[in-house]
Amino acid sequence: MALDRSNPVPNDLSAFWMPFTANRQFKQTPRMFVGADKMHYKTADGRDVLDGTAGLWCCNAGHNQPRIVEAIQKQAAELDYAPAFQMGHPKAFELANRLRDMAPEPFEHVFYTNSGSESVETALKIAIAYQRAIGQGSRTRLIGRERGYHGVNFGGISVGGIVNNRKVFGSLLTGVDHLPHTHLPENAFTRGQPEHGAHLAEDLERIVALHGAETIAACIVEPMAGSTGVLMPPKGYLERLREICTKHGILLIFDEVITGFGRLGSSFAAEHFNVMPDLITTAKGLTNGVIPMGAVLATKGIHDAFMQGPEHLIELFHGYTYSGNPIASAAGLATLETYREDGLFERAADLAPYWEEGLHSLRGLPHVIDIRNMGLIGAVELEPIAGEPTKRAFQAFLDCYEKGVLIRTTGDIIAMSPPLIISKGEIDQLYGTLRDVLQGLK
Ligand code: PXG
Repeated sequence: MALDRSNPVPNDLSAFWMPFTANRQFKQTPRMFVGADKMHYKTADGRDVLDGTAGLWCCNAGHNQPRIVEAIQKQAAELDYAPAFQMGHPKAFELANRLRDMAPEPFEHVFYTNSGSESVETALKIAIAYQRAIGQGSRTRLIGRERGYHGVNFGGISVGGIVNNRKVFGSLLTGVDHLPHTHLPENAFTRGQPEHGAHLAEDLERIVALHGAETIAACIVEPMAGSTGVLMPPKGYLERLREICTKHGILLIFDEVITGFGRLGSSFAAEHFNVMPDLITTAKGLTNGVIPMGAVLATKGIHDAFMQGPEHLIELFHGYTYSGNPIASAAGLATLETYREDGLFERAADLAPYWEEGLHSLRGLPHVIDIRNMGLIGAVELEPIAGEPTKRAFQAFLDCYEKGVLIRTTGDIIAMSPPLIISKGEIDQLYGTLRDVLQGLK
């Protein structure tokens, strides 16, 4: 049968089992993007939709950036794939150097992955293997946090704390414990970092006393928790976590899959909060979301601990077929160049006060029980419909989409994280639409 090119939407949607999607509902009323440019998506029915979420927190430089498009096209025609093990190609090394240059000082080495989930698994494995390499082989426990999101692989969901992502998947990793989350009602409607909650880091001392420091390899947290509904670190919290980890020889891992690459107006949250972890996980904004790629940044101390023994032997038995893939590396280089040349991190920092002001003007609208923001991230938490959690926020998502604006929801929390190229006019449009939608929401 000849394909109908006039209609870009396939008429059979059944084969694709969609991720994190209500498949049956979606396939009855599909929402399809068929194009994108800068701040907008184009829908299959020809409408422009303002991207209030940078795709899924990843297209920080906006869509179809000419530098990135060109770099990918050129690389595909020049060197499409090169083996990742025992062979190299120039761009993977170049990109690692650029990442080292933009990362805070202690981070001198880069291990490539293909996603945030893989970056998390990689960091957890490096942490445990590092402890062993320095003669601390009894340190195998991993500490995460309630409501944490660290991707969807087994390590990540074990240290993660989002119940729906864990509960049907069996016994997970052993030897994992969790800190309490930092979402306190007394911090409602805080702008930026909340006042209350630094004491919650002290729970790590309880966990150390319970298990013994000599059994704990690492503690992983999102410096700003995104997926769970945008939870800011209370003032002093990350500093205290760092102190306790250092005191007990526990590695601190920042999962910066969302906060990396300008989201808070700086290269990384570690820089933004001036708290240095031992490992940083990244993905998403590394390639502007265009080609899958992630990276773990490691300090010199961690890397060098592995560089022992005979030189002809592999130091770390870990890696992926696509680690440092040439096209992903080319996309990464062009993305970092775009961030730098266009000053996008500074732009995000400059826009943040305007973003904050507009967001908090939604206070007082029906059902709004909290508003939180930092950098170019904003969250509006709604009172759930009794007995039907998530329904109210999802309705807001559908209504915004109908009115030409893309937002994200998790539970009854609306999250917004636009490309860093957003203009003030587009911020007004985003909040104006959300205001209308919230006013009409049942
Ligand atoms: N760590 C963190 C902190 C993340 O936010 C991952 C790991 C996993 O990345 P991958 O590339 O494996 O998906 C993430 C991903 C949302 C949303 O709407 C957030 C993510 C992914 C999809 C949707 O909040 N974060």
